[in-house]
Amino acid sequence: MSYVDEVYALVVEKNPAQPEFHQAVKEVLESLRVVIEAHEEEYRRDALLERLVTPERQLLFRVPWVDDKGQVQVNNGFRVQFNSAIGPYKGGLRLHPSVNLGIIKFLGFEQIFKNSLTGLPIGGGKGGSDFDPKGKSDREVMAFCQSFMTELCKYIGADTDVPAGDIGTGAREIGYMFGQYKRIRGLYEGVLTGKGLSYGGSLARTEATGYGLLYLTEEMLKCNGHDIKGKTICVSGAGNVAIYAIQKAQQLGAKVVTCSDSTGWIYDPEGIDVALLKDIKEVKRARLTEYAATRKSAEYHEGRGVWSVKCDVALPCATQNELLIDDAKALVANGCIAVAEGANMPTTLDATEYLQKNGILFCPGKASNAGGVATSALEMSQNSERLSWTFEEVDGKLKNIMVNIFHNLDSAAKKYGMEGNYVAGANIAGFLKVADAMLAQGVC
Ligand code: NDP
Ligand code: 2IT
Repeated sequence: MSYVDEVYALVVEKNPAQPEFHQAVKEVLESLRVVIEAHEEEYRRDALLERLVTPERQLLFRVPWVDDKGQVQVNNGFRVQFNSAIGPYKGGLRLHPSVNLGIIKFLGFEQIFKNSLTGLPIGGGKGGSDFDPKGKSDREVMAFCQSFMTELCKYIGADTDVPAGDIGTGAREIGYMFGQYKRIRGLYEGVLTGKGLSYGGSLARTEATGYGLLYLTEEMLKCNGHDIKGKTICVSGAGNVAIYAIQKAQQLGAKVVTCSDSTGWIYDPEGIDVALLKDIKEVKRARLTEYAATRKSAEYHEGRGVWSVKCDVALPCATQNELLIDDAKALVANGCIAVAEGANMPTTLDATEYLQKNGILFCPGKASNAGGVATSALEMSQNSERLSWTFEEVDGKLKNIMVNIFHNLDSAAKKYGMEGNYVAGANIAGFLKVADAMLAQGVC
């Protein structure tokens, strides 16, 4: 058996019932096959792949908190510190009832390569809890966040591990966690990113993942002879990534006709009204039914269905495994030319393969959504120098980073004989830097 197949079999055996983690590892190892085979003896001796797929540290902890009725609730807390070869662990905290160790491990594993692709000195980590912020009062969210940080604060720090937002974790949650960290550790430091602007946050971090997704998509289209201007785009999700992806797409002259949440989706042929969407999702924390109730041009549909709408470009920005094989077939049949992932691993492996085989430009999330974590690293730099940069400065750096990422993965794919395969390009380019650092640092 080849080294790659052996290590994949080992991952499945040693990490039972973690299908998302298996999926993420499979995609990466498959793309690395040519690189690994060229260095098989050295990598085997150093157990490089076994080390790469094994987290350096996994923290699992109890999170007790009191709800508004005086009842004690208990959630599971997670932080997986996956790989620190190129910098302190960096990655978000997901708060969603579906969170389990396998999901956090898949996200942490993806983060290693994503963070490497940014070109900035950040290692890979991820955390979160099965706590559901939906329907909770601000006081309940604060009680949860304080309890979560009471335990987590023992293991993180500005030069050790720097968490941030992800699904269910936005500015409100980061604020409560930052306050608790400062209170217990007595340190005012950049231990979290995505902070509010009044206490060390960076301008453009809120917008960064969605804006970055569009900067990369624009470059990918341009390098393949297309102009984003005038394109029809379908977006899924209606959270942080989706909202700012829609906003930037519109600024670049495209028309976005869909968005979705976990209960249904909107088709708005006149183009999504971002101000209305922001008010519903960021201020009122309400459902998309409110969007259709307010806007005459919009249709609301229950369930899923965004990918059945005819578009030139598809941007999945909700969650993992939300673009399935039948969706890929519908996109191809409708003449879609490009898919770029805003979410982490939103496209299943068979759907990805189908899109690529049918000539669709496909950019994986670890490259196309890297603008969020890249801007988090810029927030860390600003915190270290105790200065804040202007919106234009941060946004300009973000755009450069995204354009560079696209060219790096494009070149890596060409160099290894897989021109146009941006999945392989991203995995190879991300891996090479981490592998080099791991080998240089000896057995650790
Ligand atoms: P938010 O919590 O702001 O929004 C998530 C959106 O996706 C909501 O519209 C939510 O609907 C929907 N959603 C979440 N889970 C499900 C589900 N199981 N089924 C259907 N819809 C779902 O999160 P973000 O926008 O921050 O994150 C979206 C994706 O982008 C995630 O994959 C995340 O890991 C990734 N990402 C985020 C970055 C960031 O900086 N925030 C950076 C890079 C990647 P509802 O409100 O109904 O739950
Ligand atoms: O998936 C991701 O890259 C994020 N949720 C952002 C991580 C970060 O540290 O900003």
